[in-house]
Amino acid sequence: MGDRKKPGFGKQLADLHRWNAWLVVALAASGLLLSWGAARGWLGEGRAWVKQLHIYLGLVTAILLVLYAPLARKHLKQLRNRPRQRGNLVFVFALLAGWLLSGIILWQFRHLPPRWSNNALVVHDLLTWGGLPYLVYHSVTRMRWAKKPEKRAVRPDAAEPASPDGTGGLHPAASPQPWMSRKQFIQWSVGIALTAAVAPSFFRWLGRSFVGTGGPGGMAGGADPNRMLPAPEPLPDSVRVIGGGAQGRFRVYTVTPLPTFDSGSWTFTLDGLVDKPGRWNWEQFLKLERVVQVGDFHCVTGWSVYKNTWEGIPLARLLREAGVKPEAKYVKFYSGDGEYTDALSLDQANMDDVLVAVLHDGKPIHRDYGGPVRLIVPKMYAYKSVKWLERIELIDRPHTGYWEARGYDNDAWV
Ligand SMILES: Nc1nc2c(c(=O)[nH]1)N[C@H]1C(S)=C(S)[C@@H](COP(=O)(O)O)O[C@H]1N2
Ligand SMILES: [Mo]
Repeated sequence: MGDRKKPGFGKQLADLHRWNAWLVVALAASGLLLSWGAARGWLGEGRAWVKQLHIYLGLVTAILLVLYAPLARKHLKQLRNRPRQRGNLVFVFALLAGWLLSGIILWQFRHLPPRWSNNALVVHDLLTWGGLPYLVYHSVTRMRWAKKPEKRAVRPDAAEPASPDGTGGLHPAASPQPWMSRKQFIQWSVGIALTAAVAPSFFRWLGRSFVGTGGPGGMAGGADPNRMLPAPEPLPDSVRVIGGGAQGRFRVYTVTPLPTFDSGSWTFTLDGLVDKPGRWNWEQFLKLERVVQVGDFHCVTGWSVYKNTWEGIPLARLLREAGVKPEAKYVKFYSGDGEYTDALSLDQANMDDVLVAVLHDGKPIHRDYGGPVRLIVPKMYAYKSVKWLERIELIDRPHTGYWEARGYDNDAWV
């Protein structure tokens, strides 16, 4: 008797389907917003919120999957004579499970080795490239207008009343079987339109992620818009890329339009609480002695680039030569984009692998990746590695960096 309150099997499935559909829409919107480079700047603090929302919504899919699990057997049985619907079901299920698992790894990346989150991000992206267009196709081709007119709910005022045999409709009864049904036509058009819309960017992503179109070095990008002359002469170790060349790919991040620099106007400044403030033009800056080191680069959003050969000036040496005053407690870094800053404590800044980098894998750092000069802090997440570094200031109180002010953890240790 208690059974009577339970909704029927069909209703349960329909409810789950509806909830799942809305959830995926919200996840797609928030996920695309997070991965959209141009939104990094104007999203600002909102980014941390969108990320939290995306994670929570993602976890709700786990609940739906758990609720669906006991219904799955019966549902599959019901579809035993409909292989396409069965295929759809299995595909969507695998998709959700894949998104969920890779998402959990990305969410908990701090407790896992960087290789995990790196692979999880590729999986998460790949599922999105394949899954999202499929789901759009799935929903568009099943919408009401895509159904045969006679299968739509009959409305009393319909101009073209349902007429399964064609005799009651406006079309002549004798019309021959068209070479393509209405349904097929819609499916093909939607499929082709989606493929055409998605394929170009998908192949670009594929190239960057797996083929490494950027050559050794992992940095893709055409001619460098920066005009820095003369080009820095790489040291022998840099040319040999002692790590064998970078593995992985950098995602180009910026919070402003990409700036460009010219050796005619570019300067590098070290000032604040030091005995000997300094300012170098490009030619003078290139005369500073450089070292070569190999290191991994980890972004807090889950991707890494391994075995980068960086050539540059150790920050510790610059600080020593400038004579840091006893009052100085922190080192603040300014980007030439006019917006981005970050800071390290004096102890952190004096770690021997913190580098003011000028070359990557034996080549000048491309503008897109922070050239002509960027900071490299290998032991910390890359939001500390300020791109287009132009000024270093010694200060006596903490400074909250760009992303730290927008929700990133002040503790950036990898
Ligand atoms: N000026 C500036 N520096 C920056 C950023 C930025 O947006 N602007 N992004 C940071 C973050 S979060 C990362 S992961 C790396 C990305 O470096 P890339 O764009 O060379 O891949 O740069 C860091 N330094
Ligand atoms: Mo990052």
